Amino acid sequence: MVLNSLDKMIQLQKNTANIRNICVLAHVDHGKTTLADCLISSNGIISSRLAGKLRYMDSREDEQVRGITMKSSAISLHYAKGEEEYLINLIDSPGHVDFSSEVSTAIRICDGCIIVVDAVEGVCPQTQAVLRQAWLENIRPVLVINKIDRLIVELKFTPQEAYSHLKNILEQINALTGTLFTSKVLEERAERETESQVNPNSEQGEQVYDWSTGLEDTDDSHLYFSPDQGNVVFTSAIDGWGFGIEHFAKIYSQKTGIKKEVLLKTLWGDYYINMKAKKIMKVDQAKGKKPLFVQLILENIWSLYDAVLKKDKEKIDKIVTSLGLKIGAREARHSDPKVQINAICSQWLPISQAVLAMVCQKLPSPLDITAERVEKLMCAGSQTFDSLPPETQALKAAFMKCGSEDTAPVIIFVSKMFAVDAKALPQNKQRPLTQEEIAERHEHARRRHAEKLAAAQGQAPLEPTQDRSDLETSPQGEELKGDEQEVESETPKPVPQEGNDREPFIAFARVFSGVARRGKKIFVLGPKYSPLEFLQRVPLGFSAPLDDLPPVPHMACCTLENLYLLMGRELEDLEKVPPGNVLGIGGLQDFVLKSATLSTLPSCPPFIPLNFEATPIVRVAVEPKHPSEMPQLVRGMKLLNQADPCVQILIQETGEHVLVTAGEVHLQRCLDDLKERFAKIQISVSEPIIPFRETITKPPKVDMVNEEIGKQQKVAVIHQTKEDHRIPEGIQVYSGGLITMTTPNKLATLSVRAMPLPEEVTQILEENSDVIRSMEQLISSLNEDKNTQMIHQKTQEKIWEFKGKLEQHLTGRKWRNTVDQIWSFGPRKCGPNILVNKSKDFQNSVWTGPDGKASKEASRYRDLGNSIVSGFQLATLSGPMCEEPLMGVCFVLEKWDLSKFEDQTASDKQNQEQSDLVKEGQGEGETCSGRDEHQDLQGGCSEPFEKRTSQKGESSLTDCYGPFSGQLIATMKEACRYALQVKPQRLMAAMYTCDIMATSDVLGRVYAVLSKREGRVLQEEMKEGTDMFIIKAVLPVAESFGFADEIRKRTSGLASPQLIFSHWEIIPSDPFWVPTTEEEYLHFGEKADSENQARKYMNAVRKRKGLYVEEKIVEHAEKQRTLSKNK
Ligand SMILES: Nc1nc2c(ncn2[C@@H]2O[C@H](COP(=O)(O)OP(=O)(O)OP(=O)(O)O)[C@@H](O)[C@H]2O)c(=O)[nH]1
Ligand SMILES: [Mg+2]
Repeated sequence: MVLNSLDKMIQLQKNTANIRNICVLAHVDHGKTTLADCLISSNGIISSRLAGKLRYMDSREDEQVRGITMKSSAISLHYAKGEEEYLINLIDSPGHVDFSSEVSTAIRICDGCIIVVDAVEGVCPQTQAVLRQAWLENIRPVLVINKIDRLIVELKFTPQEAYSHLKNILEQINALTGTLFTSKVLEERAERETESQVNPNSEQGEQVYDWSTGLEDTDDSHLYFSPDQGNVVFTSAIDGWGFGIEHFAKIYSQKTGIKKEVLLKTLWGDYYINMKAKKIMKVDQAKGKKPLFVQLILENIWSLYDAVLKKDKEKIDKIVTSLGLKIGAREARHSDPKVQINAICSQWLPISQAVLAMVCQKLPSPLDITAERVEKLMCAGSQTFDSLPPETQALKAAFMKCGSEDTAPVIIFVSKMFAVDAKALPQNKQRPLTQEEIAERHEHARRRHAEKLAAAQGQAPLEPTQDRSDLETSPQGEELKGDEQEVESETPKPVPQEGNDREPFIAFARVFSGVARRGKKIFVLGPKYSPLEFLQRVPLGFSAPLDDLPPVPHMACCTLENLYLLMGRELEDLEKVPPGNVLGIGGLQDFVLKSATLSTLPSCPPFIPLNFEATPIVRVAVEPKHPSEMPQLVRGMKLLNQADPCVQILIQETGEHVLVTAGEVHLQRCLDDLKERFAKIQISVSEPIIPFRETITKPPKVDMVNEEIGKQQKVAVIHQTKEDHRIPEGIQVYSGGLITMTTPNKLATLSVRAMPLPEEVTQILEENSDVIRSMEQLISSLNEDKNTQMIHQKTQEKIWEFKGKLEQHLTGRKWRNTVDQIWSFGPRKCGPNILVNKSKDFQNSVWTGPDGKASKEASRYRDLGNSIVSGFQLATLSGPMCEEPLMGVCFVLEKWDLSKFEDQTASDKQNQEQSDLVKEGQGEGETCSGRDEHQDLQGGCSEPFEKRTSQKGESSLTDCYGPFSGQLIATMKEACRYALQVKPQRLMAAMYTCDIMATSDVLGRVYAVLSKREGRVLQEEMKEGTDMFIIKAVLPVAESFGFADEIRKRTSGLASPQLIFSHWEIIPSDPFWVPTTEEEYLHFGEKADSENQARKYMNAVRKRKGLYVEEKIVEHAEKQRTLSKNK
């Protein structure tokens, strides 16, 4: 147990087969960091007494204060088992849902993970989430059931009860694994099926599938957690003990003579031992017998706890001697039973031994990387491995080999960038002086002393120049000299001055192939880099120096400056890092924003993007307290963006600087970082900006007092101007809310109707935004006549699948042919709203792309059509209620009358032509499409002369209103807005789901807080064997600020909720509602705004945006009191 030297680590890094890259994953507070402490203390980095108290991996101050981890950090540990020595690169990850992006960054560079589960709380929402993430990344998990001591001390279970409880937890987690596995097998089967449909010849003989084939054929036994498989360990990290059943199997096989293999199979499960016959039997043969796990393992632990807690000194001594342990006098005398338990148990059942042995045995080394994982990592987007260029496909072998020879290509993945204190960098740390340096300094000081003496005695200096320079630098002479030496020996290092005012960033990375060496030139490939594009641009066998490469998008070239061994809070300098290791890389901050792939070969594809579970939703606007400090803020925000995998930084159209974070805790951390680290200025922060969506619904059937609408007598209310003031005069509204508007120059008329989309359709649109985006890219590349982007089979299939789903839900007379006529999605061309083109003149849809080249009409309309689409995009980006984006709205362009415009362009052209003829005698129009011109000309010629002259007047009208396309955009936008306003408009609120675990005595208070904040309980369940309830609820984001704190306070810290963004939900109340019937009037009073939550939200947003808010501050001042009494 000695602190391992750096040399030892460097040596271990070379033995790839004995490297384990693992991360610790769990729900918040299940004990990851405490477990990490125990493992770290086994390497002597921290003392075993402090293990569990120090939380070494939580190096930030706020992590220590709040008691939660906020970032993932790595440490390298050494573990020896028999002859074999292992290097374990351990990454501790946060469990709080706000930081789940940090989990993704950790998982990507690991081969295996330890899933920690609290024995009392069992499987929690984040446990599920991390298990799913581990599956998605194809890394293998092992299980640690932690906090067993709580079963003894808090829940006071008997060993038998504890056994059933643990069995239960295992069942739960295995059920989860089962679901993940089944869905994966089914998915693969579906994939195979489509493949065989595509090439029916490829898989002859395997054509007939029965639905369960995949499931039954696949061996899944190794996937499940079971103590007899050796992939489960039971621990109490706080008390420093842990065991797998192998430990006890060894002991009892020596004691009883039963074979170890038999014990390994029976120690867990319903088996009991017949001591007389020395036989192991199934429990149900003889009732009342205790399972082996209870009898041989749990009872021993329970009796030890019992003895220590009861301070039964005699019994403790007996146990200690029987176990052959030696307890220090200090611990033995200690009054705190915890200390005694820790001292005994950590010797008896050392936790690090149990956990690390399992890790080395059960988790794969970097050499065991599966072909499946490699292919997945290499195929970003909707690409398949087969569609990659052959040079790229060839790299798969390099991944699998993980070779360290010089010829092996270097492939490194950077999963995040993190900022460190400049002082923590090894090159800035004072290193111990060597003997020679000490001697040299000695000599130097002696000489100076002698010179000083000489000067004091008035002697002239012998060598004036040399002396002066010495005198000038005398206060820092020694340091300067040291610096000079360093700069000389390592020229590529940044100038120290620069290092001081820049926050150094380190890349958190892993070498997948080849050896990373300091000073090596390497390509930095951004997430959008395409090896295909490179190979097309650069001739094969390109051998010029890297600097001479022609510029390729999303690719840069840099030098690996500093390589570090990550040791938790410390960094150690490395010259080179062999493949399969986790490392830190300095000097990449100008090249890498958040993540990147580094490779010596340009044929390397970028790795697939990290899979983030959390959606950033909480936004605030920030500004410096002193306006002059704006540049610092901007710079700080840039750095923050780089340092956090999931934060988003926006500058809104209003000029506001906005931070978008995953939740309240994340927000607080980002603000702290900004203030204290990156911007180092005082900032003021707005109230959280709560996002809303605007939508429309079907007209309600009953009014606010549950009376059928239309049956009551309407009363005249003075401020009842509901519909009138929103639609100005001159706009025609036809039945069904069809709005017809003409452009200001009167040349085009548009008829638009808005309809609410069915909920399922909105959901499909949201889920398929990737597909929509790739359709959009495809169309735009076709538009530009670029055929470089070949449409891949798989993409095409996805598009058809998406279309099929839409068709399935858009049925009925109202939606007939709608799907085929979808023209665009919005906002930003991929949002959850659609534009449908029902106009007869011009057919264009997202499915066919622009086939305008074939039809004359289409090309005439195409450019103007773009204006219509832009108008739709603008309308969906900000709705009429409070300028928030729309959701779930379908705009139907019923008619699009351009006849006047056509007439006019034709006559204009003819005029132009005539004048050209007169002037030059050669009439060459400047329009781009000759065919159009021809067509228009013909039309123009047949026009009667009078009409042409009358149109002339209008053409000057066009000019006074600006370009026609602009008018179309504005008219379309306005028409969409009015079309919305004639329908019942509603706000949609962002909703969180939360799981709250609470004991029965605080349940009432939890409900009170939930209902006060408009939350809704979906489910309430009692956790088996405990008095804990699990409540699943939804809560509007708008009401969530301070929710976690309030719950914690009201329940004295017994309940702590986790909020995860889940969906958008329509707020049922109408923000524009005013009482219109007598009964409503009686019920709600005249003002009737006290209950209207939607109006409150709407007005708050309008106020924030500086929009007009219709509010009466005081009306009928003398009546105010009576009014409030009525309510
Ligand atoms: N009783 C008991 N408490 C434990 C045990 N392990 C950890 N704890 C306590 O559980 C709390 C949370 O422990 P951490 O190690 O910080 O949990 P974590 O999983 O790292 O939490 P996050 O990183 O915030 O997700 C601390 O108060 C620990 O003292 C254990 O084995 N038994
Ligand atoms: Mg932690």
